[in-house]
Amino acid sequence: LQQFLNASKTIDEFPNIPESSKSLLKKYLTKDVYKKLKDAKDANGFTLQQLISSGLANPDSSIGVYAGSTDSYKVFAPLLNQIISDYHQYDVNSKHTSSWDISSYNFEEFNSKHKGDYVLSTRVRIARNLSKFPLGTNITKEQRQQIENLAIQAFNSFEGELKGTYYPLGKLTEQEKKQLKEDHFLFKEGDRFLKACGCERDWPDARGIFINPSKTFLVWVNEEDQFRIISMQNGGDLKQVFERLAKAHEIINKVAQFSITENLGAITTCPTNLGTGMRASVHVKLPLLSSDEKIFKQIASKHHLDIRGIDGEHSESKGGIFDVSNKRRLGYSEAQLALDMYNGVNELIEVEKQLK
Ligand code: ADP
Ligand code: CIR
Repeated sequence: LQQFLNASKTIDEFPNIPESSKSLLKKYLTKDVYKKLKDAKDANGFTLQQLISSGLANPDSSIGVYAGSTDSYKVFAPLLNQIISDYHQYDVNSKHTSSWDISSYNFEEFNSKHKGDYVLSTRVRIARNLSKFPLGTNITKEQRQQIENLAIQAFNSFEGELKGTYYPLGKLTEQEKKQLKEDHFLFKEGDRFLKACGCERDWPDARGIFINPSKTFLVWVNEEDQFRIISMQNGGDLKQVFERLAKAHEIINKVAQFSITENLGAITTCPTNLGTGMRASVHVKLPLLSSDEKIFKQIASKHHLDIRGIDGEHSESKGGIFDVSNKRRLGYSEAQLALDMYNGVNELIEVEKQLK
């Protein structure tokens, strides 16, 4: 009920975000921007209050906003464009580009290239949402179920190694969910950032996970984004992982039309994922390099890498193992961003070898 009340409310006063907050919301929600947007609503009635609810409830947010629809990005542009251009270092008037062609890059398996066991696993995921529906923050229960049905239709059309089983979240036992999370296959539940923006309403209804038997191909349905399409496997064969994802993306796109805009590419709930919606990551062992934070950060910044702990976002590293991925998502193609990660990880491993 509280969420419903929040949802229908506009903000009567300029919101008070603590000075200590480092969020991009805090940085760009000036009084001027607030005045412009305080009564604005997107095509489905999504308000400024809803847009910024997560950042208000969580002053430790790094971003602090989640969109309500493709249209939100137009209606709330005076705030969102600044956040987007800051995070992605992207001019929002330029045209986003998409390509899955990696044939000129000659990605070599990381561990054969470096003759050692550095990369434990490789994963590439993309976030996609459907053009005909509001995003998860403002979707109705019925619309969410329609999306789940479309997803199941797409899953039924898979062949070969992509074939698998769809598990509605509500039908998995606590033990099954725990195991899937520990094995890095399933999303976390109860994320306070997503809760605050309305993404977890009606949980677990119409959420679920599709998995192939070898667990190299997965799809998350109706979590933060309507589709998270994921290809992953042990070891460091980025080429194989990327190509599997490219194939799945093509098939799902035929059944369910993704929301793609000229300037922002794939539309996603969180502005950090706009563009390709892609995060290509490895779990890589770098115990020596990681004790030299300065060099580690220098290389990461040179190759536009994001460094996370091994249980995903907001988690810690364990045993010198890190989740290293492309940080940029917008303005470059899927193929180019996989190359960012490939080049960056190769340099990190080179330096790790020198420190031995
Ligand atoms: P995202 O879906 O945005 O990538 P997270 O950072 O929360 O979100 O990661 C989701 C899950 O995927 C986590 O369990 C994380 O440990 C796992 N994961 C990410 N990259 C890899 C990888 N290269 N190998 C194995 N698991 C991974
Ligand atoms: C924050 O602002 O810190 C959270 N809303 C998470 C931001 C990163 N984006 C994401 O997980 N999709």
